[in-house]
Amino acid sequence: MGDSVATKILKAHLVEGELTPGEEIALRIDQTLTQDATGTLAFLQFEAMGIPRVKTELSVSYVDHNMLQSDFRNADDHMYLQSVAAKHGVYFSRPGNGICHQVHLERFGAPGKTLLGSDSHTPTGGGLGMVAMGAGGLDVAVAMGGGPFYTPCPKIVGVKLTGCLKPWVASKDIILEMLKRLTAKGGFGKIIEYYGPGIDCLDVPARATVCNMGAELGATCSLFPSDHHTKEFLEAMGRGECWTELLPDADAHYDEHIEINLSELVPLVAQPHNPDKVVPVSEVAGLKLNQVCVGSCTNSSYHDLALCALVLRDQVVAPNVSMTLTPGSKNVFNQIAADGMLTDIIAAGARVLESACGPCIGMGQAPPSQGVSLRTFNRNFVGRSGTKDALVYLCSPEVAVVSAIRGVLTDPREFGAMPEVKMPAQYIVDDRMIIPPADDPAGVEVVRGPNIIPLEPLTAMPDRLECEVILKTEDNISTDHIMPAGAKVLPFRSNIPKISEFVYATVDETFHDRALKLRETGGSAIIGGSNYGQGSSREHAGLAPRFLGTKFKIVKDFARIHKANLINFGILPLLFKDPADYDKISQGDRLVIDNVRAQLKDQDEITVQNLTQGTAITALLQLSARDRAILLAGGKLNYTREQAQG
Ligand code: MIC
Ligand code: SF4
Repeated sequence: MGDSVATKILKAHLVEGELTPGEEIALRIDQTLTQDATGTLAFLQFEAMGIPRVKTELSVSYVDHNMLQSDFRNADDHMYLQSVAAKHGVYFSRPGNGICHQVHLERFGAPGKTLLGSDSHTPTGGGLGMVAMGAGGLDVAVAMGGGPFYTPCPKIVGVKLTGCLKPWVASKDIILEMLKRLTAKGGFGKIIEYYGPGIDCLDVPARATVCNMGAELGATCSLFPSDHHTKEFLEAMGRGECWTELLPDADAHYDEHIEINLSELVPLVAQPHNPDKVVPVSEVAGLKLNQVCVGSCTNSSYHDLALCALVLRDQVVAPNVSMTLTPGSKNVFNQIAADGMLTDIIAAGARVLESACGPCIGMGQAPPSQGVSLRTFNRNFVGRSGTKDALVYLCSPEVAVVSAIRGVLTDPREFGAMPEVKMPAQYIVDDRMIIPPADDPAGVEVVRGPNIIPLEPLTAMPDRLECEVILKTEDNISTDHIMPAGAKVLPFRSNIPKISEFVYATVDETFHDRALKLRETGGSAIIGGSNYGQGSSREHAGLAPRFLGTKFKIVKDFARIHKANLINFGILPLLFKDPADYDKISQGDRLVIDNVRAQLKDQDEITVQNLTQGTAITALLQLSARDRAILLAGGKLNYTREQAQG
């Protein structure tokens, strides 16, 4: 049996373990990326490791999330990131240069490489044939220091694409179709690899859209082969020398198989409040809209914006709609300005935003009360837009732009002939907003504003845990529920005591105060359902609850990155052995786990007594030997320190 592209890359980067699905492997990481919302913590942790210069082939620090500077905090963090990057051998992409994933694809990604990013949409790089994975900031800090990335070995799913997309059907519809078929946890423990004749109708930005939103499947990453499209894209970016061909063997082995006939796809939309609630646009057409947003790391390439410009030409956005458009990078912005597209966009009344995450992470442009917002983004969790009762729908730029003109959700196939976007043979490339690391690191002083609060040391795992269930949640809890983002909260990403005030705030406003009280009496436990911790890679969703005294969580199943983050910060991630036991625990129950340390060393099951109900349940410890050692030490920083001291 031959190898898939993913297997070839994994084999070339394997430093520990065997490629057996589910077993822990360690991978050498060639490139890392960080962004400002996760990067401050990642760099504070990198500094704590005492390594003078990054040991990767390439590390880039982006500023794209915390762009609203309503006080000194975000601006201070940007200065910290710029100076710490210069000192430690990291490239710095300045605010205004664009969204990390779009810029990385354009300027740094290369076929066959591994990329680890402190952002869950790092898999966007799979559009170039990379194994590009999201992780918590601490894992990325370790990779910057030259350490491998430990993760359960994924299965490889082969998705064979046949046929070709019809007019007005977009690559976004491929990934929405995948979400419809597999659901938001369908990608757990899997790499999704696309192949087959259908990939030939997809250029690199279209492939990147598909890989980007593989994060919403919970997949470890997604990728395409590196072929003539990859070569053309890299050449058009002036980086032809980075291209290598990377194809699956003719008899490549895939652990699972899926087939999608692109000719049969129709325009799709994900309904509130999860990216997998996908239906054909025609089923919900006519829905009155208040807002339409084009952009985010999923759909902000030149093609996406140029298509919108061509559709908007001589039109005006419907009076009931506020439309925003975000170019994913400064280079895309330049390009649409140079070829006149920007004029059409402005003339149509669309609100052009700076190249950044913006409304996708609630940094402005919150919809009105109970407003309906149609977005080309990747997430529509409750409250993420900044308006708790808003209804957010996710779609392609094709659906978005036509709907913006009509004022109601519209199947674009009704709109007439689709304009053809002429892709530039050579993109405008200007890297002056990317600052290379300093030649004289000793001469660089790291700037630290008052918002940067040093991390408190964490204590080792105790031998007995007695905690009250502070919260019992449903399925599909996202890290946006656990640790909200948005303009009000994001400025505190480098201040754990302050940001912890917002933990679970959109679910239960009393969480923070109750947690602080419980912290004095043994701490708290959280009960969750399936797909717990989906979404963002933000490690604050592990660290801030830990700061508030959360000691363990028992859920039906965890999303990969969140589970890793809990381990990194010493919160015990437990699984119900029998999912029906979920019903046997209520909020307010007192739970006890005895002999935690001994059991955590090598047992696969652990008994949790419920003092309130007078019952006991069995929970599973699905952990590698390394995970166990990290938890016993009270988190990864303690563990790394202990290892270093021998
Ligand atoms: C997101 O889309 O939720 C974010 C904001 O990009 C996060 C990172 C963060 O919370 O800073 C992600 O996807 O990992
Ligand atoms: Fe930024 Fe949104 Fe992409 Fe996250 S999903 S990186 S917030 S654009």
